[in-house]
Amino acid sequence: MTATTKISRPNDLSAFWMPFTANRQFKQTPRMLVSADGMYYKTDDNREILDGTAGLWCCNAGHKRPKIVEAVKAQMDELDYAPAFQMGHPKAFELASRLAQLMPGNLNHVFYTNSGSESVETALKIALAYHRARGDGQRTRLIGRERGYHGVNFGGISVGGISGNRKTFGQMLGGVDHMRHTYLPEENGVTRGMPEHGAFLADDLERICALHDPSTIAAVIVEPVAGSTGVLIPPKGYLERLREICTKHGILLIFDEVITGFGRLGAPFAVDYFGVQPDLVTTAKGLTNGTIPMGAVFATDEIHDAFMTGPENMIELFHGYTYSGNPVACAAGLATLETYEEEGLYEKGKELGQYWEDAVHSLIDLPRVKDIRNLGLIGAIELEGIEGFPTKRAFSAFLKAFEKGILIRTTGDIIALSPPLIIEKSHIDQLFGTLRDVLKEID
Ligand code: PXG
Ligand code: PLP
Repeated sequence: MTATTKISRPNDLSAFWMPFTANRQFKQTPRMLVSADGMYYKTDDNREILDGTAGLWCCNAGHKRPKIVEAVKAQMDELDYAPAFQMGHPKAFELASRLAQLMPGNLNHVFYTNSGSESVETALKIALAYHRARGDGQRTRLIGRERGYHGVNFGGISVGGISGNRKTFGQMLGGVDHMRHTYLPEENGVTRGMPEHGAFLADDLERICALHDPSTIAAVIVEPVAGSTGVLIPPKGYLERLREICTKHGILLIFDEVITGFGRLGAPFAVDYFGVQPDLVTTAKGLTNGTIPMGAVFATDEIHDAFMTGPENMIELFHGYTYSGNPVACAAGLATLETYEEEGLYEKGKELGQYWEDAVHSLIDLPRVKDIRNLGLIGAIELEGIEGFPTKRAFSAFLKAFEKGILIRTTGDIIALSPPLIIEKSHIDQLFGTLRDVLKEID
């Protein structure tokens, strides 16, 4: 199909510099989404596209959900914006209380941001400031993990473990080190759910502690399940071990739940799913079902209370965004949480988990499929790359899939799937039936 056969197309695509996109390729053959409802997008040539990725891992309740649409409209009518600093509005408090109730343990305090990237910067800053507030200001080091994705801002790309960021942007933050990633293809290839081997990988933190002196380390940040770099499921016992080592050395543990939060694994958060309690949790995406940009950082009572000292008219944490707790975002967040609860969406990953797992793993017989991984309602199909042309095979699959009516996501030569949690068995059949055809047809 050529660009000229499409309808309702803007005349000029040149001004918009698209994020994480092959701009020149896109603008030659644009893929334009014009509306969405439930599990489906609609294109500008009136084709229905099954959403296999919940937008970008964010529309967990699917699209155009009535409660959220109504709440946003009503909020615009009532209070469009309120200053975030030294002023409040009711919904910001109400949403924070509901979020704190939903999050297990003593992660009872919520700091609002506008994205996952900002949540990461916020959590890293809270960690540094917390140690200072307690007179432990020599703890300045931040530890991430290879193949970690923590958004695109400077703190996030520094603790993140993506070589592309280093190649593109250079040195970034100092005082950062990285643990090994958790992918062991030899031992754990084609595993259903959590791999058996690899809890020992958490001991890499002990190596880093020995090298730098643990009393200089402020925090360790990990995704409970690494999403963006290709769906790397933590080995059994790994997160527990990481928690033990952090506790032993007085290091804060940050879970980046931007993807795993709000039901993706079949529980509200990875904190619930894995039963491991971190000190800070970063979220975004599913918080408002992707509708209005919003993120939230959860902090324990202990961290929060460490700041609540000194004169009462002084600002305790020197941090915040113009749009922290924006009223329209809060209204969207409240309606989103209600939708998730009313429709039992936190349970969906459990209820449909087996059917989903069987469907993802059914593709293993296809040529060029190298590995398959899954957890909750996440699936990954890793393809053999084309020699000398990394990412090309998966990108061809993405284009072919869109042609055939399904939206998938690719990272490197890995296909990552993360559908809206309202998905039904018939959609799973459509998704994997189509993907089978796609993988048979591509070179
Ligand atoms: N942390 C994690 C764990 C993420 O997955 C971010 C932080 C940054 O969030 P924002 O809202 O600033 O984008 C993310 C975002 C993909 C994909 O297809 C993943 C993300 C974003 C866009 C695409 O893997 N993750
Ligand atoms: N740059 C300038 C010049 C600003 O005045 C502000 C906020 O007042 C910012 C950046 C930060 O913007 P935001 O609060 O939306 O992150």
